Amino acid sequence: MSKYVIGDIHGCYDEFCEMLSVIRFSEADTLICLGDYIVRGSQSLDMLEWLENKPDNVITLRGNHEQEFVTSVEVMLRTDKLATLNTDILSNKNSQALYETVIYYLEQKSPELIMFFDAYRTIRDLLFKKDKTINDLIRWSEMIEKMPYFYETSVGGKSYIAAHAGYTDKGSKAERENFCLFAREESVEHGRDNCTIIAGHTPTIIEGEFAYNDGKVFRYYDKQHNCTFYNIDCGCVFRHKYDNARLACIRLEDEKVFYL
Ligand SMILES: [Mn+2]
Repeated sequence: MSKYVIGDIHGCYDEFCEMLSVIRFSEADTLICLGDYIVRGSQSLDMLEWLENKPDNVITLRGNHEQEFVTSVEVMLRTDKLATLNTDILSNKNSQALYETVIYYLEQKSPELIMFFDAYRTIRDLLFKKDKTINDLIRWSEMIEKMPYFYETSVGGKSYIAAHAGYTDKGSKAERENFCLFAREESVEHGRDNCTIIAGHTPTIIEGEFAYNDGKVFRYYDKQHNCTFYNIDCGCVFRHKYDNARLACIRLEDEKVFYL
């Protein structure tokens, strides 16, 4: 009956499954996932399909890459309307054509925005290599829209907040949500009094970055607020490039970290 937190899987579906067996994840346990399930790695589709069928004892938060996926799908649907293409959303060929149309319009009319549309070509892969359709993209978008930005829990009388990049009580709702998805070094200065924040987003593998810890989990204690910040993104998807990259998972009961 343990609670585990894992982050930044980035299409490393095989490693994710291996971690579940390393921690012997069972029906009695709870797994909190910090988002960025997709993008960069080669198994984004496996992750999307797993998310659709996930068991009830898995809590899935959203990451910036899920948010960007939703935005890209919105751009496609808006383009379909504006250009009156009447795309058959169940057709793979029509879905590919719509994708090409979006790229064409962006290149012609707003080349400066092209980097904000499917920046890592995750959607391109799903449509052109995996034969998926707009209908699939819409379904995954709707699934993502239901993912919360953060999750509060308590273990043995200790309070925890899990979020993709960080957590803050300050600012408007939109600002707080943005913080959850995108915070970098500012994440260590925010949080909540007498609480432990578990986040990911910035890999701990790159020297010079605030969360650098040579591929181990990064921990920072703010004495004034009695708030501990953990960054558990140990850069699994970069393991072909960085020797110190790995997948991490933390068990909240004893804050033991499992590595793969
Ligand atoms: Mn991220």
